[in-house]
Amino acid sequence: MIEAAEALRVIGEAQAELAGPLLNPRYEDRVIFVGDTHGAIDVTQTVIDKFFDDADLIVFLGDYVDRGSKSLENLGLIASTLLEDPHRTIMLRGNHESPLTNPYYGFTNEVTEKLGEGSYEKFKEFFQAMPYAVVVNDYLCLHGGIAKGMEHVSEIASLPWPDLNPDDPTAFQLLWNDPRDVIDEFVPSVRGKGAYYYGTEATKTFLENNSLKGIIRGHEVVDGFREDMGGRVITVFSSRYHGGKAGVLILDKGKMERITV
Ligand SMILES: [Mn+2]
Repeated sequence: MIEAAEALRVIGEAQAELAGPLLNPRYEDRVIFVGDTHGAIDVTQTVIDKFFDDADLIVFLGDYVDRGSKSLENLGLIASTLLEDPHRTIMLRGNHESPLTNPYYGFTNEVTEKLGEGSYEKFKEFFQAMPYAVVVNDYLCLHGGIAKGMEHVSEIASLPWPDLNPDDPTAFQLLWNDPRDVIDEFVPSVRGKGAYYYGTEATKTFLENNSLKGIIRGHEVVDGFREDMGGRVITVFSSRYHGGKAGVLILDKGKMERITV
């Protein structure tokens, strides 16, 4: 486990490992995907203890903070993994790594209580520099999903960065959008202005144009996993605040294992 002050130090140092809005594509034998943890440090610790040693890569899909009382330590634990083993660790940004949510869902208060007034500023610096996406074994990995008007993955590389909220409409959608089988293209989402549902046709076209197998993402509360669009979009959720199970997806030489912890 990690203490609050240690978490702050680690986050400061790990910032140097955040390389831009889009990370270089990766091809690895055994990859672990972790969805929203939202302060579930017990889940994060279990995943690292049980699965990280024999993995080639671990991908955290965002939303580390803003629930419960251990968000800071959870964020620090993931950042310390990134710091210790940057080649084997990917830490993507979620919509909760942002001042758009932190004052309302608990993280700003938690940081102020544990580290003092003004310390939240350090976290803004870290969040705005986090990457949005990476392609791993021909799967697009990001927190929310594809964005309306975006045709190629490479467009993510030229998004404004750092971008605090983010304000860029495409970057915002990468973090906030959700897949829905029953629609074809893009429909405004109940999550609010600027967020969309992406449908079956939009997803199919995007995957074909980019020679991708699918999308691996988090962002929605599901009991471990959910598949949409015939398995083209896989949602992983790795917290337990909803009372369900925490899912961990493992991709091993093309074979998918769904584990709950
Ligand atoms: Mn989310």
